[in-house]
Amino acid sequence: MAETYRLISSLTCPWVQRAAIVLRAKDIEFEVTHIDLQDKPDWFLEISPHGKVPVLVVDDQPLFESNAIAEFLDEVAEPRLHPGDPIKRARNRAWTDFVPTFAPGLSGIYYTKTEEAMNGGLKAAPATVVKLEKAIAEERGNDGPYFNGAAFSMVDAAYAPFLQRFALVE
Ligand SMILES: N[C@@H](CCC(=O)N[C@@H](CS)C(=O)NCC(=O)O)C(=O)O
Repeated sequence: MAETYRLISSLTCPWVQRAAIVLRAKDIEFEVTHIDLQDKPDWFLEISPHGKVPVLVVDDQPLFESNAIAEFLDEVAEPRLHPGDPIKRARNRAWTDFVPTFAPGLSGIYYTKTEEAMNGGLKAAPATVVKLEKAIAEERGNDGPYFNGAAFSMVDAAYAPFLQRFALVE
């Protein structure tokens, strides 16, 4: 197990929040370093191939891309957030793969500057949300509250930052 974890973040980034949620779910202590994405420091550009946050520096090893970071953490620290059953695990991974499609479907609602644009986003969103709702109904059956039922999972950590933004819209 590594000794230090440093999460490089911008002020509010849902992809960073995904990594932070997984770190917290595993009770791993970590520091956060905020950077200004409008003025990226040279040291950051050296460790972030796409110039994006999150980067998680594990001891002195930088990791990038929130999904790769989450998968790494799930391999090295308990409790495991992926289901033990390989079929269920593959389905869970398939639904975390859908997050980059799902996220822009919703940002048309909460990142708009006018009510008209927001209403346009609201019209487009159901097509994306309905797919996820169907998956949730199939995976968890009548149990809740999480994607797989009672156990919090990597799928929940991946979607939570995007769904949580609706609380801000309210
Ligand atoms: N696929 C990336 C997306 C990360 C991402 O888009 N981060 C944004 C902030 S929320 C970023 O760093 N943008 C800076 C840029 O594109 O220059 C991941 O999952 O980590």
